[in-house]
Amino acid sequence: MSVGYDSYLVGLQVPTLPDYGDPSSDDLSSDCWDTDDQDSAPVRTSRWRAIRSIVHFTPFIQTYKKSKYPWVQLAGHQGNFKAGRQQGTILKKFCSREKDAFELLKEDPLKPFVPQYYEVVQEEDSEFLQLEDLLGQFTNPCVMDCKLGVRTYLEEELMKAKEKHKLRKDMYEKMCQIDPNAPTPEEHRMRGVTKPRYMVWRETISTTATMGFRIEGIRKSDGTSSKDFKTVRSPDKVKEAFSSFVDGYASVIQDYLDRLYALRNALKQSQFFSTHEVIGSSLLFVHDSSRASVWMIDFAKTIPLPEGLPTLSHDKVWTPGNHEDGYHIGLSNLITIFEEIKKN
Ligand code: I3P
Repeated sequence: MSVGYDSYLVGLQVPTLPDYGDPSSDDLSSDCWDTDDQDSAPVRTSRWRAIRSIVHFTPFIQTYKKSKYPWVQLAGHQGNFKAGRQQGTILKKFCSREKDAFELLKEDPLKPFVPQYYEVVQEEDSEFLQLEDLLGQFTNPCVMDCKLGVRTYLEEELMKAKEKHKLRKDMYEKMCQIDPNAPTPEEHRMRGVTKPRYMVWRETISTTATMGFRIEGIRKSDGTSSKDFKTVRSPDKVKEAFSSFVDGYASVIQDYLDRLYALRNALKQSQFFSTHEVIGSSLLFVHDSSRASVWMIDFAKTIPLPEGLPTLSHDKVWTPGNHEDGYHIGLSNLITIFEEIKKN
């Protein structure tokens, strides 16, 4: 595990004068409005549930070329997405950092690997980014969201959280649902954990800290979806999940590999990538029976490097202050897993 964790684990415990925060109410969240966090509902036993899919994964019905399909959201905050004003577009809750990233990406070698960004639109009292709907050109697509990086928390967030401790009851509950023994006796007594403590714990129970990415969710062509990958921690389990994702679509494995190799090259050319800390960003894998593609999505926690730090390698070990995010570590592990699946 990254040495950065050792430094930060000290000080993530329950504060001496506890203050309680609400889900996504703190300014450290990449979310910018109140959420209806459905993940805090009790953990279900079944892995693939159609009914759960409808409730949790379909924020709206999308229309494309006169056909209607349930749009899929596998990660991120519930309530962040709406159907776009034009066909083939979606609206994502406005976040200025994400807008800045999309503006810069318009002129970058990564442009073909991100959804097209059109404009900011106002709907009722809120602003949204109008973006290309990546699912629009697929028929009944299989979708997988993998969050890249060895950590999901910006260094600046950790610093702020150390100054302003808040206990999160919702995160304590999410922790207990997965492992009732995970909270310390003190956290049990307060029925709360700090957000950094929860985020670091989430990173270490999944493959984030060790492999530089984790599976956030998978939607299969039979319409079932799952986000139950929080404790998938071993390379074998990841491989199992990936194999199941491409099951019945043998030809897409090479398509995914070609696209990932092309992305790796584009990242090497990208001025944007070398000068930004990329945290909480995902790769979205989408395929149907005729094609497959991968895009970089979610840039709400992608920020320019501080002055005095010209570039990142994205593959060096994270130590506090070096801002390394391990993006390339995750990408290279993803590629290796697809290469292994292809051999089998
Ligand atoms: C959430 C996940 C998100 C994080 C969110 C967590 O945990 O770590 O990345 O949002 O924080 O609740 P889980 O996947 O276990 O549900 P940010 O990346 O925006 O910080 P939040 O509840 O403060 O929004």
